[in-house]
Amino acid sequence: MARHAVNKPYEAPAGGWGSARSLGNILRQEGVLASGALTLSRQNKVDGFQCVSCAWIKPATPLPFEFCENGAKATAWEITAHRCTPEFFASHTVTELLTWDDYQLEQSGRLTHPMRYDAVSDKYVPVSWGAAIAEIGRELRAVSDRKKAVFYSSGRCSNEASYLYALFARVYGNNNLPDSSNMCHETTSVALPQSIGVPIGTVSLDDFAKTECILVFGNNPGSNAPRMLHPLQEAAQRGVPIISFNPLRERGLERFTNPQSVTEMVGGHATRISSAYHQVKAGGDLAALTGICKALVELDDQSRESGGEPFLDHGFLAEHGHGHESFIEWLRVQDWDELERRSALARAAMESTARIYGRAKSAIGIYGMGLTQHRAGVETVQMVMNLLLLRGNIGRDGAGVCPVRGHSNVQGQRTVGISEKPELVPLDKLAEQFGFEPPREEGLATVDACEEILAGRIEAFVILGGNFVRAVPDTGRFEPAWRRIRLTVNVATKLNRSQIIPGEISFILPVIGRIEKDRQAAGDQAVSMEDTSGCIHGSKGVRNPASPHLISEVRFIAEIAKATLDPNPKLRWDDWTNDYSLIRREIGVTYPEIFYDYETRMWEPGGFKRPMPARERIWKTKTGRANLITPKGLDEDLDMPEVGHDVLRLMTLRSNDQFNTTVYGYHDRFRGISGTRDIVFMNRDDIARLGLVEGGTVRLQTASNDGVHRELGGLAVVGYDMPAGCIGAYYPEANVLLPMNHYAEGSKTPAAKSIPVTIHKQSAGVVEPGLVVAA
Ligand SMILES: Nc1nc2c(c(=O)[nH]1)N[C@H]1C(S)=C(S)[C@@H](COP(=O)(O)OP(=O)(O)OC[C@H]3O[C@@H](n4cnc5c(=O)[nH]c(N)nc54)[C@H](O)[C@@H]3O)O[C@H]1N2
Ligand SMILES: Nc1nc2c(c(=O)[nH]1)N[C@H]1C(S)=C(S)[C@@H](COP(=O)(O)OP(=O)(O)OC[C@H]3O[C@@H](n4cnc5c(=O)[nH]c(N)nc54)[C@H](O)[C@@H]3O)O[C@H]1N2
Ligand SMILES: [Mo]
Repeated sequence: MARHAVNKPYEAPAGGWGSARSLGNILRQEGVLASGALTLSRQNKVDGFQCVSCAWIKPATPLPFEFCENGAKATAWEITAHRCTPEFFASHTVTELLTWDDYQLEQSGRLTHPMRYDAVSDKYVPVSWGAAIAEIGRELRAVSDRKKAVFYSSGRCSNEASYLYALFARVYGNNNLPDSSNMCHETTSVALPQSIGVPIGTVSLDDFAKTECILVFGNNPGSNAPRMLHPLQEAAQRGVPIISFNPLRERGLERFTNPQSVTEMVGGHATRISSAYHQVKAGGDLAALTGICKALVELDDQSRESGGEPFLDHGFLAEHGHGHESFIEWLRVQDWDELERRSALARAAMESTARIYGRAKSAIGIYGMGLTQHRAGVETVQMVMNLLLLRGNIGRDGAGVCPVRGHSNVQGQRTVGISEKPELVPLDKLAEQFGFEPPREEGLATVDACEEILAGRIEAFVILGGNFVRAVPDTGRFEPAWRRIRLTVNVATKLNRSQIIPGEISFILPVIGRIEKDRQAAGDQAVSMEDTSGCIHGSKGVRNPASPHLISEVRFIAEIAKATLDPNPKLRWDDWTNDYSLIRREIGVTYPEIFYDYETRMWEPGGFKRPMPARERIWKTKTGRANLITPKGLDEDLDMPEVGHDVLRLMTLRSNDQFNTTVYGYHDRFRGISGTRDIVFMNRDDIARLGLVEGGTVRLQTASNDGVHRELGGLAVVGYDMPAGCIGAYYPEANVLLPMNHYAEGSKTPAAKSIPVTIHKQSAGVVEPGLVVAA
C-alpha cells in the first residue's frame, strides 16, 4: 500500500457531490452497497430506527432521506458484511492485535460470539453465554467492596437499557456510573442548571425557523451533526446572520450544498452559512464572549443616552434576572486590550457581533466541544448564557441555548438515571418502587474512575458500549493500570482497544445494534432515545442481527443482574427482557412528569418533548431566577503556562471520517487531508518561527509539571489557517498527551481542547509516520 499523505485545500462546499461520493465509498467498503441503501431509507423515520450517529434533532416531517453522509457511514459501519469471528481470534494473539490501529481493529467487522481471554495462549477463545454470565456474577459478588466495581456506558444505549443498568448498579451497591458524557457535555450539565435551572438545551427546530440571529461557538456541524446544516441553510437563506467562532475555518460553517436537492446539486449551488467567521484563539471564547457582552452594554449606554432603543432587555432582567448588576459592573471594568489579546480577535469583531446580535429580536447560541473541553468550560458555557440572558433570549420563539449533544442517546441516559450524582436521581422513589436501599454516596464519574484505576483500587469494570480505554485522557499511563483490574467486561459490537488490553479475567460480549431486530418472547422490541432538543423517540430495528449468537443489551443487563443480585420479586428481570414496554412502564413510575403515556407518545412524529421549565421562564435555580454568573477571571485554561514562544495550545480534533474512536477511514475531506491521521495542524507563522517546515516530522511533548513524560511522535506538519499559538491533532491518537488532571473545573470534563505542549523536530526515519492508507 502506498504510504503518502495528501494535503490540499478542499474547495467544494460541505454536502454536495463530495458527500454523495463518500457515502457510496463507505457502503462499498463495508460490502453493503445494495442492502445499505434500503436500510438507510428507514433511518430517522417514525416506523424505522433512530440514527446511531449524532443526537441532532429528528424532525416531525422527515426529508425523504433523513440522514447525512456521516449518519450513513455510521449505519454502514453497523450493518457491515465483515465479521470478527472465533476464527479471527484464533489466528491473532492479543499482543499482535495491540500493534493494530483503531481503523484496522474495527474493520475486522461485527463481533459474532462471546469470547473470554485466555492468558496462556494470549488469545480470546469462545465461551458460552451461560458460562460467561455465571463467572461475571461470581466475580461481581466476590469484589472486596461494592464501591470497587464500575459500570461505564457510552451514550448510545437506549433509555430502556440505561434505566436497567443504573438500577442494577444501585441494587448492587454503588453509584459508579461514569458515562461518555463525562468527557463531553458534563460541562453543560453543570453550567446550565446553575444559570437557568435545566441541564439541557432549550431550543427546538421551530426556533431555528423563527430566529433572527445564530451564534456558533466551538462546534463543527459539517462533520459532527451534518443534519444541522439544513436548518442553518434555511436560516441563512432567510438572511439570518450566522456568526461563527472557531479557530479553524470549518467548511460546514462556511458553505453547504444540500445533497438532497436536485437543483442545488445539478446547479452547483452552495449556500453561504456563516455571515461572519471569527477565528478565536483556542481557549479564547471566555474573553471573546466577555467582549461581546461588554460591547452590548456600551451600545445600550449610548443608545439610552441618545434616547434610542435599549440594547439590553431591562424588563426581562428586572423580572427574571439575578446577578446582572454585578455582572454588568464587572464587564465595565474589563480592558479591551486584554480581551483582544486573550481572544485573538479585534475589538471591532466583538463590537460588530454585539451590534448584529443586539438588533435581532431573537437569537440562538449553539456550542460544542470547543467550549466544554476547557479548564474554564463551565464558566464559558455560563458566559454564552449571560449573553443570551442580557437580551432575554430564552423562553420565547426563536431564542435559546443549543448545546449540540454527541452520542445519539447521551441525553436520554442521564434522564433515566445514569449518573454518579445521587442528588440527580429520585432514589427514594426507586427505593419504594423496587424495595431496596439505594446507595446515597456519590459514585465515580469518568476521571474519578480513571484515578481509582491508576491507584489500583478498582476490581471490576463493565463497559456497556464505547471504548473507554481509548477515549479517556493519559492513555500512556492508563493502559498499564487497566491491565491490573481483575475483571473487565466489554459489551460491544466491534473490536476495539479496550478489549485487547485484558485484565486478569476479560470478556468480549457481542450485542445487537440498534439497527437490528430485537426479538424477545413478546415479539420484536422497540427502544427509545432522546435527541438534543429533549424530544424522546421510538426506534425499531429493521435488519437481522449480525450473528445468531448476539443478545440485546437489555438481556445482558438482566442476565448479569440475576447472576449477581439476591433475589427480589420486584426486580422482574425476565419479564422486562421479554417485553420492553414493561421497562417503560417502570420508567414512567420513576419519572411520571416526563414519561407519562410513554408507550404511545414515543411514536408521535418528532417525538415527545421533556418538560423544560426554563422555556416557560420558570427558573429551577437556587435563586429562583435566571442567574447571570460572573466568572472568576478571563483565563479559560487556568493551569496553562502563558502561551508563549515554546508552549502551544493543542486542540484534539475529530476528522470527517470518524465517529469518536471509530475510524472509518483516513480522509478529512473538508480540511484537505487524506491518507493519514498522523498530522499536526499549525499556523504558518508558527511553523517558520519555530524553525519547522511543512511536511516535516515532529513530536509533541506535554508541558506539564507533574513529572510525567508524555509525548507523541511521527506527526507531519500541515500549515493551516489558524491563530498563532494553537495547534491541532486528532483524537484519540493524541490522548496520550492529555494529563488526567487537566479538566474543566466543576465538571471534570477533560480539557481536550487546550493541552499545553511543546513541539520538536524529529529527523526523518527515526519514527515511522504510521501512514496506513493511500489517498
Ligand atoms: N461524524 C461524527 N459525528 C459525531 C462525532 C464524531 O466523532 N464523528 N462525535 C459525536 C460526539 S460524542 C460529540 S460530543 C460531537 C462533537 O462535535 P463537536 O462539538 O463539533 O466536537 P469537535 O469536533 O471535537 O470540536 C468542535 C470544534 O471546536 C473547535 N474548537 C476547538 N477548540 C476551540 C476553542 O477553544 N474555541 C472555539 N470556539 N472552538 C474550538 C474545533 O475547531 C472544532 O471545529 O459530535 C458527535 N457527532
Ligand atoms: N482527546 C479527546 N478525547 C475525547 C474527546 C475529544 O474530543 N478529545 N471526546 C470525548 C467525547 S465527546 C466522547 S463522547 C468520548 C467517546 O467515548 P466512547 O463513547 O466510549 O467511545 P466510542 O468511540 O463512541 O465507542 C466506540 C465503540 O462502541 C461500541 N459500540 C458501537 N455501537 C454499539 C452498540 O450499539 N452497543 C454496544 N454495546 N457497543 C457499541 C463499538 O464496539 C465501538 O468500538 O470520547 C471523549 N474523548
Ligand atoms: Mo461526545
